[in-house]
Amino acid sequence: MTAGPMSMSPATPPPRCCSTTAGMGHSRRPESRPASPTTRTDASKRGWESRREITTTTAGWTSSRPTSPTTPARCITTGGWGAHFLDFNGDGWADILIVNGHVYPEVDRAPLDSAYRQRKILYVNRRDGTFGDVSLRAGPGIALEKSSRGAAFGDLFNTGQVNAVVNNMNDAPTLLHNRRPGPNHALLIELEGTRSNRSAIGARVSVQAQGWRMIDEVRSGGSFCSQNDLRLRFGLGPRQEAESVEIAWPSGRTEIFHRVAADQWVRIREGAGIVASRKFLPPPQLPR
Ligand SMILES: [Ca+2]
Repeated sequence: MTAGPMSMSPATPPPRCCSTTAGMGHSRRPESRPASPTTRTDASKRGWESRREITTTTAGWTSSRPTSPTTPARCITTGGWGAHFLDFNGDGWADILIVNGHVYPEVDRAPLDSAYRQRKILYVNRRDGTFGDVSLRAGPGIALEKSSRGAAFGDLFNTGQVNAVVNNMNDAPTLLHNRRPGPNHALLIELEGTRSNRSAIGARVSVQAQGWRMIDEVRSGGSFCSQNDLRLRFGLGPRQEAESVEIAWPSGRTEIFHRVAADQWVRIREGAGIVASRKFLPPPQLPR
Protein backbone atom coordinates (compact mmCIF):
# COMPACT_ATOMS: atom_id res chain seq x y z
CA MET A 1 0.00 0.00 0.00
CA THR A 2 1.51 3.31 -0.99
CA ALA A 3 0.53 6.85 -0.12
CA GLY A 4 -0.34 9.26 -2.85
CA PRO A 5 -1.81 12.71 -3.16
CA MET A 6 -5.53 13.17 -3.03
CA SER A 7 -7.23 15.81 -5.08
CA MET A 8 -8.34 18.81 -3.03
CA SER A 9 -10.23 20.56 -5.79
CA PRO A 10 -12.64 21.29 -7.22
CA ALA A 11 -15.33 21.43 -4.58
CA THR A 12 -17.99 19.47 -6.36
CA PRO A 13 -20.99 18.07 -4.52
CA PRO A 14 -20.36 14.50 -3.39
CA PRO A 15 -22.26 11.73 -5.13
CA ARG A 16 -24.81 9.86 -3.10
CA CYS A 17 -22.61 6.81 -2.89
CA CYS A 18 -19.61 5.69 -4.86
CA SER A 19 -16.17 4.09 -4.54
CA THR A 20 -12.89 5.57 -5.67
CA THR A 21 -9.23 4.95 -5.01
CA ALA A 22 -6.38 7.42 -5.00
CA GLY A 23 -3.05 6.02 -3.92
CA MET A 24 -3.89 4.92 -0.43
CA GLY A 25 -7.26 3.34 0.24
CA HIS A 26 -9.87 5.99 -0.40
CA SER A 27 -13.56 5.41 -0.31
CA ARG A 28 -16.81 7.29 -0.21
CA ARG A 29 -19.59 5.67 1.64
CA PRO A 30 -22.87 6.55 3.28
CA GLU A 31 -22.58 7.75 6.84
CA SER A 32 -25.11 6.89 9.49
CA ARG A 33 -25.19 7.33 13.24
CA PRO A 34 -26.38 5.31 16.25
CA ALA A 35 -30.12 5.34 16.63
CA SER A 36 -30.16 6.05 20.34
CA PRO A 37 -27.95 6.82 23.35
CA THR A 38 -28.68 3.29 24.60
CA THR A 39 -26.96 1.82 21.59
CA ARG A 40 -23.96 4.01 22.21
CA THR A 41 -23.66 3.06 25.87
CA ASP A 42 -23.96 -0.66 25.26
CA ALA A 43 -21.38 -0.56 22.53
CA SER A 44 -18.86 1.27 24.68
CA LYS A 45 -19.09 -1.45 27.30
CA ARG A 46 -18.22 -4.29 25.03
CA GLY A 47 -16.43 -2.73 22.11
CA TRP A 48 -13.04 -1.27 21.49
CA GLU A 49 -11.67 1.39 23.74
CA SER A 50 -8.63 3.59 23.46
CA ARG A 51 -6.17 4.01 26.29
CA ARG A 52 -6.03 7.57 27.47
CA GLU A 53 -2.57 7.17 28.92
CA ILE A 54 -1.09 7.11 25.46
CA THR A 55 -3.59 9.27 23.65
CA THR A 56 -4.00 12.97 23.99
CA THR A 57 -7.65 13.26 23.12
CA THR A 58 -10.61 11.62 24.71
CA ALA A 59 -12.59 9.00 22.94
CA GLY A 60 -16.30 9.16 22.49
CA TRP A 61 -19.16 9.08 20.08
CA THR A 62 -19.82 12.76 20.63
CA SER A 63 -16.60 13.68 18.87
CA SER A 64 -18.05 12.51 15.59
CA ARG A 65 -20.11 14.75 13.39
CA PRO A 66 -23.59 14.55 14.86
CA THR A 67 -26.64 13.53 12.93
CA SER A 68 -29.97 12.17 13.98
CA PRO A 69 -31.84 9.08 12.83
CA THR A 70 -33.91 11.37 10.62
CA THR A 71 -30.85 12.84 8.93
CA PRO A 72 -30.52 11.49 5.40
CA ALA A 73 -27.50 9.29 4.79
CA ARG A 74 -24.64 11.15 3.13
CA CYS A 75 -21.26 10.26 1.78
CA ILE A 76 -18.07 10.96 3.63
CA THR A 77 -14.59 10.54 2.29
CA THR A 78 -12.10 8.46 4.24
CA GLY A 79 -8.47 7.77 3.46
CA GLY A 80 -7.50 4.27 4.53
CA TRP A 81 -3.99 3.46 5.72
CA GLY A 82 -3.40 0.62 8.15
CA ALA A 83 -5.71 -2.31 7.51
CA HIS A 84 -5.87 -5.89 8.63
CA PHE A 85 -8.00 -8.99 8.54
CA LEU A 86 -8.61 -9.91 12.16
CA ASP A 87 -11.18 -12.01 13.94
CA PHE A 88 -12.13 -9.51 16.63
CA ASN A 89 -15.05 -11.54 17.99
CA GLY A 90 -13.39 -14.96 17.83
CA ASP A 91 -16.09 -16.63 15.75
CA GLY A 92 -13.53 -17.98 13.31
CA TRP A 93 -14.41 -15.59 10.50
CA ALA A 94 -11.98 -12.86 9.53
CA ASP A 95 -13.22 -9.30 10.02
CA ILE A 96 -11.54 -6.10 8.83
CA LEU A 97 -10.27 -3.04 10.70
CA ILE A 98 -9.08 0.05 8.80
CA VAL A 99 -7.54 3.19 10.30
CA ASN A 100 -7.97 6.42 8.40
CA GLY A 101 -6.77 9.97 7.95
CA HIS A 102 -6.35 12.55 5.23
CA VAL A 103 -2.91 13.41 3.89
CA TYR A 104 -3.23 17.20 4.28
CA PRO A 105 -4.34 19.15 7.40
CA GLU A 106 -5.50 21.91 5.05
CA VAL A 107 -8.45 19.75 4.02
CA ASP A 108 -10.26 20.99 7.13
CA ARG A 109 -10.36 24.47 5.61
CA ALA A 110 -11.43 23.31 2.18
CA PRO A 111 -15.07 22.90 1.09
CA LEU A 112 -14.73 19.15 0.85
CA ASP A 113 -16.66 16.38 2.53
CA SER A 114 -13.60 15.06 4.30
CA ALA A 115 -11.45 15.78 7.34
CA TYR A 116 -7.84 15.46 8.38
CA ARG A 117 -8.80 13.38 11.41
CA GLN A 118 -11.10 10.46 10.76
CA ARG A 119 -12.54 7.62 12.74
CA LYS A 120 -11.72 4.00 12.10
CA ILE A 121 -13.84 1.50 10.19
CA LEU A 122 -14.66 -1.97 11.47
CA TYR A 123 -16.29 -4.50 9.19
CA VAL A 124 -17.73 -7.71 10.59
CA ASN A 125 -17.75 -10.85 8.50
CA ARG A 126 -21.35 -11.83 7.77
CA ARG A 127 -20.29 -15.38 6.90
CA ASP A 128 -21.89 -15.14 3.48
CA GLY A 129 -19.07 -13.57 1.54
CA THR A 130 -19.98 -10.03 2.58
CA PHE A 131 -19.00 -7.66 5.37
CA GLY A 132 -21.12 -5.27 7.42
CA ASP A 133 -19.95 -1.90 8.74
CA VAL A 134 -20.33 -2.01 12.53
CA SER A 135 -18.05 0.94 13.26
CA LEU A 136 -20.69 3.00 15.00
CA ARG A 137 -21.51 0.18 17.41
CA ALA A 138 -17.94 -0.86 18.12
CA GLY A 139 -16.98 1.38 21.01
CA PRO A 140 -15.32 4.75 21.53
CA GLY A 141 -11.90 3.59 20.37
CA ILE A 142 -13.21 3.03 16.86
CA ALA A 143 -15.02 6.35 16.88
CA LEU A 144 -11.91 8.26 17.98
CA GLU A 145 -10.92 10.65 15.21
CA LYS A 146 -7.21 10.88 14.39
CA SER A 147 -5.12 11.27 11.29
CA SER A 148 -3.92 7.69 11.50
CA ARG A 149 -1.32 5.92 9.44
CA GLY A 150 0.16 2.59 10.50
CA ALA A 151 -1.60 -0.06 12.53
CA ALA A 152 -0.03 -3.15 14.09
CA PHE A 153 -2.17 -5.98 15.39
CA GLY A 154 -1.60 -8.65 17.99
CA ASP A 155 -2.58 -10.20 21.30
CA LEU A 156 -0.85 -7.61 23.47
CA PHE A 157 -2.01 -8.99 26.80
CA ASN A 158 -2.01 -12.73 26.00
CA THR A 159 -5.72 -12.90 26.65
CA GLY A 160 -6.75 -14.43 23.35
CA GLN A 161 -8.02 -11.12 21.99
CA VAL A 162 -6.60 -9.12 19.12
CA ASN A 163 -5.63 -5.56 19.95
CA ALA A 164 -4.12 -2.84 17.77
CA VAL A 165 -1.55 -0.09 18.12
CA VAL A 166 -2.13 2.83 15.77
CA ASN A 167 0.31 5.62 15.03
CA ASN A 168 -1.13 9.02 14.33
CA MET A 169 0.32 12.02 12.55
CA ASN A 170 1.74 14.64 14.98
CA ASP A 171 -0.03 12.92 17.83
CA ALA A 172 0.42 10.19 20.42
CA PRO A 173 -0.23 6.62 19.31
CA THR A 174 -3.51 4.95 20.14
CA LEU A 175 -3.84 1.57 21.78
CA LEU A 176 -7.11 -0.03 20.74
CA HIS A 177 -8.04 -2.49 23.44
CA ASN A 178 -10.56 -5.07 22.31
CA ARG A 179 -12.78 -5.57 25.34
CA ARG A 180 -15.47 -7.55 23.63
CA PRO A 181 -16.48 -10.34 26.01
CA GLY A 182 -17.94 -13.53 24.73
CA PRO A 183 -17.96 -17.31 25.00
CA ASN A 184 -15.87 -17.92 21.91
CA HIS A 185 -12.58 -19.76 22.14
CA ALA A 186 -9.28 -19.18 20.41
CA LEU A 187 -5.85 -20.68 19.94
CA LEU A 188 -2.62 -18.71 19.68
CA ILE A 189 0.26 -20.43 17.90
CA GLU A 190 3.87 -19.32 17.98
CA LEU A 191 6.31 -21.05 15.65
CA GLU A 192 10.06 -21.38 16.04
CA GLY A 193 12.02 -22.63 13.08
CA THR A 194 15.18 -24.70 13.34
CA ARG A 195 15.85 -25.88 9.81
CA SER A 196 13.57 -23.05 8.70
CA ASN A 197 14.25 -19.44 9.64
CA ARG A 198 13.87 -18.94 13.38
CA SER A 199 10.82 -16.68 13.09
CA ALA A 200 9.18 -19.23 10.79
CA ILE A 201 8.35 -16.52 8.26
CA GLY A 202 6.49 -18.24 5.45
CA ALA A 203 5.17 -21.13 7.51
CA ARG A 204 1.59 -22.11 6.77
CA VAL A 205 -0.65 -23.39 9.56
CA SER A 206 -3.89 -25.25 8.98
CA VAL A 207 -6.26 -25.73 11.91
CA GLN A 208 -9.12 -28.21 11.76
CA ALA A 209 -11.94 -27.95 14.28
CA GLN A 210 -15.31 -29.70 13.97
CA GLY A 211 -15.65 -29.31 10.27
CA TRP A 212 -13.86 -26.01 10.05
CA ARG A 213 -10.52 -25.64 8.34
CA MET A 214 -8.68 -22.37 8.84
CA ILE A 215 -5.39 -21.44 7.25
CA ASP A 216 -2.97 -18.65 8.08
CA GLU A 217 0.67 -17.89 7.41
CA VAL A 218 3.46 -16.28 9.37
CA ARG A 219 4.25 -13.02 7.60
CA SER A 220 6.86 -10.34 8.01
CA GLY A 221 5.50 -6.83 7.91
CA GLY A 222 1.84 -6.02 7.94
CA SER A 223 -0.08 -3.00 6.89
CA PHE A 224 1.36 0.48 6.32
CA CYS A 225 4.77 0.76 8.05
CA SER A 226 3.77 -1.76 10.71
CA GLN A 227 4.73 -5.18 12.00
CA ASN A 228 2.05 -7.45 13.40
CA ASP A 229 2.40 -10.09 16.07
CA LEU A 230 4.16 -13.06 14.48
CA ARG A 231 1.98 -15.45 16.44
CA LEU A 232 -1.06 -16.77 14.63
CA ARG A 233 -4.41 -16.53 16.33
CA PHE A 234 -7.29 -18.77 15.32
CA GLY A 235 -10.78 -18.01 16.54
CA LEU A 236 -12.52 -21.32 17.24
CA GLY A 237 -16.03 -20.10 18.03
CA PRO A 238 -17.67 -22.56 20.46
CA ARG A 239 -15.04 -25.25 19.84
CA GLN A 240 -12.88 -26.06 22.84
CA GLU A 241 -10.11 -27.78 20.96
CA ALA A 242 -8.59 -28.06 17.53
CA GLU A 243 -8.76 -31.57 16.18
CA SER A 244 -5.54 -31.01 14.30
CA VAL A 245 -2.90 -28.36 13.73
CA GLU A 246 -0.83 -28.93 10.61
CA ILE A 247 2.29 -26.91 9.93
CA ALA A 248 4.03 -26.63 6.58
CA TRP A 249 7.46 -25.22 7.45
CA PRO A 250 9.48 -23.20 4.95
CA SER A 251 12.12 -25.95 5.05
CA GLY A 252 9.65 -28.33 3.44
CA ARG A 253 8.97 -30.30 6.62
CA THR A 254 5.33 -30.93 7.51
CA GLU A 255 4.17 -31.65 11.06
CA ILE A 256 0.74 -32.34 12.46
CA PHE A 257 -0.52 -32.21 16.04
CA HIS A 258 -3.81 -33.64 17.23
CA ARG A 259 -6.30 -32.49 19.86
CA VAL A 260 -4.78 -29.17 20.79
CA ALA A 261 -6.84 -27.48 23.51
CA ALA A 262 -8.23 -23.99 22.96
CA ASP A 263 -7.69 -20.89 25.06
CA GLN A 264 -3.95 -21.18 25.24
CA TRP A 265 -0.80 -19.92 23.64
CA VAL A 266 1.37 -22.77 22.37
CA ARG A 267 4.93 -22.56 21.12
CA ILE A 268 5.87 -25.14 18.52
CA ARG A 269 9.50 -25.70 17.62
CA GLU A 270 10.28 -27.26 14.28
CA GLY A 271 11.12 -30.91 14.80
CA ALA A 272 10.59 -30.76 18.58
CA GLY A 273 6.80 -30.41 18.90
CA ILE A 274 4.94 -28.24 21.40
CA VAL A 275 7.68 -27.03 23.71
CA ALA A 276 5.65 -24.57 25.82
CA SER A 277 2.06 -23.59 26.47
CA ARG A 278 0.29 -21.07 28.59
CA LYS A 279 -3.38 -20.53 29.31
CA PHE A 280 -4.79 -17.18 28.26
CA LEU A 281 -4.67 -14.55 30.97
CA PRO A 282 -7.80 -12.76 32.20
CA PRO A 283 -8.42 -9.35 30.66
CA PRO A 284 -6.26 -6.65 32.24
CA GLN A 285 -7.84 -3.96 34.35
CA LEU A 286 -6.34 -0.98 32.59
CA PRO A 287 -6.85 2.56 33.85
CA ARG A 288 -9.41 4.62 31.98
CA1 LIG B 1 -15.15 -12.62 13.22
